[in-house]
Amino acid sequence: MLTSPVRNSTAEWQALDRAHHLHPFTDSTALNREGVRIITKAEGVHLWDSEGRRLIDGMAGLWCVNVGYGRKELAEAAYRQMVELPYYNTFFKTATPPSIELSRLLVELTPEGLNHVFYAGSGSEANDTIVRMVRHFWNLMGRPSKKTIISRTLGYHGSTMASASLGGMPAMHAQADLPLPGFVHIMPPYWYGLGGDMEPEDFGLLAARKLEEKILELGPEQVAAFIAEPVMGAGGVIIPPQSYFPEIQRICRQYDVLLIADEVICGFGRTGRWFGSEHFDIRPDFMTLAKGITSGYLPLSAVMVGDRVAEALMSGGEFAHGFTYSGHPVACAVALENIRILKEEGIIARVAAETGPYLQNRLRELEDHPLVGEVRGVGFIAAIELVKDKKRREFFDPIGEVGLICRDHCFANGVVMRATRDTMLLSPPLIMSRGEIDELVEAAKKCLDLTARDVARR
Ligand code: PXG
Repeated sequence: MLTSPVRNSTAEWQALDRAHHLHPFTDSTALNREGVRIITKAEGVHLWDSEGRRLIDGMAGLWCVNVGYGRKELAEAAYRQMVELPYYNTFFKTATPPSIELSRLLVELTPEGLNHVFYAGSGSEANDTIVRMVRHFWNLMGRPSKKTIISRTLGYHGSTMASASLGGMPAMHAQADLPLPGFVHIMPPYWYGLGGDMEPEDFGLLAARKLEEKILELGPEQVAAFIAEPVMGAGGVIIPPQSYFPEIQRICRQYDVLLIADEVICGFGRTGRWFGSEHFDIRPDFMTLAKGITSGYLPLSAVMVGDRVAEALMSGGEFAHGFTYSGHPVACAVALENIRILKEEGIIARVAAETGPYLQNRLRELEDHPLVGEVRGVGFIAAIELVKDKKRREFFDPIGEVGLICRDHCFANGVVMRATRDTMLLSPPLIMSRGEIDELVEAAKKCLDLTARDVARR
């Protein structure tokens, strides 16, 4: 058995990976042709692979390593908690100090009216939990026909059966006969891709009113909730026009439809505020939290539950739902330390006031590039749209190939960017300095040039 990182070489690891490891969202044939890239260590905003190559991580892992890599305080918090109490559950009238303290802290940090927390292990589980709560809530209210949840095409809410149904990813639906009954989708507020000749603010209103149309089509007594990421992440960093969420909020209130803000990516500083809901002034009935809650150092997610729903749930008998790892004490201890770091080091305030605007300004320079149709972003989340014809806003056909070419150039040139369709996405660790932002943008520029060269040759 080859298990020691010291003994294994890249080629041995690749052979073992090829033989035994199934990867998420991966075409195994394509992966195994090339061999997997093995990441062996990280520090700050940089990663190293098993060949000793250094990469700057423009994606904070997978939108999650908000405080950056190598924070010993987080390792020490986990160690201390593991020695003290590595595990206990929260099912049988029991709790642990970290799970209780984190609950208080999350209530303090999140917008008013979200005063209760339910824990899970991942964003998908948290969204599944919300689906369960929403259905139970309307049953308790004596309105059992209110069951349908509306979400958006291109939304991403996870990979379990319910969370993938919430999501609006056609390829995911096609492979699993989804969505399940009771999940329907409306268009996203994707002005660059769908707005045509409209002004962004007019398009924002049009996209929001698709919710009202869908509610009226189904009947308000059928509609339980609407879920949205404040900024859509995996779907291509789609930032709604400012007109969008106020209208969504009005529609949800008017038809008594619960509003769910999926903050899995936006939460814990990504937009330069603690939560994307603050950025867009959303007052949700639920918030989904994961990723940045522990900066990805351990798996943990949380559902913030608004007072109206929490009161009904708490007086509604047993809520028959939960996970072995709900409120895991080690994950909660790491979350507490992670939030302490975010607060005490002023990391989110710096993204808002200094490094966020700097990153966004530097990225806007790329709009002069012949391949770049639009650069958009807020705080430390951004997208670079690669297009065939920037004047006519014309996408490549087939869509998606150029994005993958660019992503490969990025890896080969020491920078991690993610591709959705032909849109390059960035979501760096929130601690990235100006100098490191320069390194990231220069590398991105070089990779765009290499991609343009390949596109011209095709
Ligand atoms: N909601 C949102 C908004 C997410 O971005 C989830 C829920 C699900 O979380 P878990 O922890 O179950 O993965 C996510 C996850 C990508 C990518 O390729 C994005 C996510 C996960 C994996 C890949 O951009 N987001």
